[in-house]
Amino acid sequence: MKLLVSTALAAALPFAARAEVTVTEAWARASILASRPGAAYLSLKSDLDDRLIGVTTPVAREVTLHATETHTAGIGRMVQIEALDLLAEEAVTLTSGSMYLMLTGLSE
Ligand SMILES: [Cu+2]
Repeated sequence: MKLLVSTALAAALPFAARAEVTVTEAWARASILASRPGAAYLSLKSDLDDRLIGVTTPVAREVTLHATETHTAGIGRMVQIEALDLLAEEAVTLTSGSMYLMLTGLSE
């Protein structure tokens, strides 16, 4: 499944796969400059087991899924996630401090 995040990050379509995925609570942190990456957060729920393998949006050249790992020293580090498993009817929420969509090459 590939996810298309709209300009407002409010709707996601089309899903080529058979699964129906609902996106809620989508929001993006304002970026200071368009040259800096932005971060977007949302909640995903699929009606069938599925796997998120990519995200696109008209407002950024590239979207990657990142997770924040916090080490014992309290230092956060981000790691890229290639795919995110979605279990049927189980919401996965990308929230500040856990996972987020990193938007690179912002056009707006
Ligand atoms: Cu990141």
